[in-house]
Amino acid sequence: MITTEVFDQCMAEKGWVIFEQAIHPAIVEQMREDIHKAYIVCRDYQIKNGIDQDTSFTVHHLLGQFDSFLDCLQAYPIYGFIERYFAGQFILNSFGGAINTRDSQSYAQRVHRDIRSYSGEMPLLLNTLVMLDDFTADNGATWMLSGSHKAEAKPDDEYFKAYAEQAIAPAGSILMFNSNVWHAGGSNLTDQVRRSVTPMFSKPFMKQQFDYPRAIGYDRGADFDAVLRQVIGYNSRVPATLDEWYQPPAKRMYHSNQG
Ligand SMILES: O=C(O)CCC(=O)C(=O)O
Repeated sequence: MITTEVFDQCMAEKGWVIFEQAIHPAIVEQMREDIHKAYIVCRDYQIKNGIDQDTSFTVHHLLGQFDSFLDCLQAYPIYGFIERYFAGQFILNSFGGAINTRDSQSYAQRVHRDIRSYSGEMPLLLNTLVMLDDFTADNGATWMLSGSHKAEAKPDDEYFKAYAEQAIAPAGSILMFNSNVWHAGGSNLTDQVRRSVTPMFSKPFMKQQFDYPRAIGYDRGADFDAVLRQVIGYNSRVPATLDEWYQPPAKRMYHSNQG
């Protein structure tokens, strides 16, 4: 694991950092298997709702679909760094993934940033990407434009191509980046798949992309340890009835320490 000094410097200057081989190989192996099962599930919805072109080879909201994704979050070894980035509490904002092949083309391969409102120095959103296969120059390792979190403007494709660097690392590594960084998935020029899952995190007051506590079940909150309960979002839910709203502090849906 890297030191906090290196972490602070990388995040301030480049806006991204890699934690090499951070996830246990057994969990990586199981996620490699489960991402294909999840693609079958997600693909049905993508086709049914007519959004299959731009979403091919991508999966969304893996938490609650197969246990390996929950195991990954449970064992996520970089929560200390994530807390440092946010300077306080944070929650899961989304948990998707991608299966890049020689033929795949998806929205993630265009130059983009994942936060629609540029947040400058305010740490609102944080991307992480777990490499399920080795990320290499040839199989489409993610392209990162270092320092691009410092300005709002989108670089043109030529500038991005000239200056972006690839995030190359072995399977099990985690790429973390400030969501203001412009980046793009690479083209896979090999015949092997390049798989990844992408847990993203936010300040707790930002709306999750998916209501994970409700999807998993409000009654299951007690099954998780305090850290996972916090990360999934059980401490920052939105009440929908007066009975849910009028509760003593310990039972409130949105706890007072969530910012
Ligand atoms: O798959 C990749 O390399 C890029 C992923 C990505 O763009 C994202 O998570 O926003």
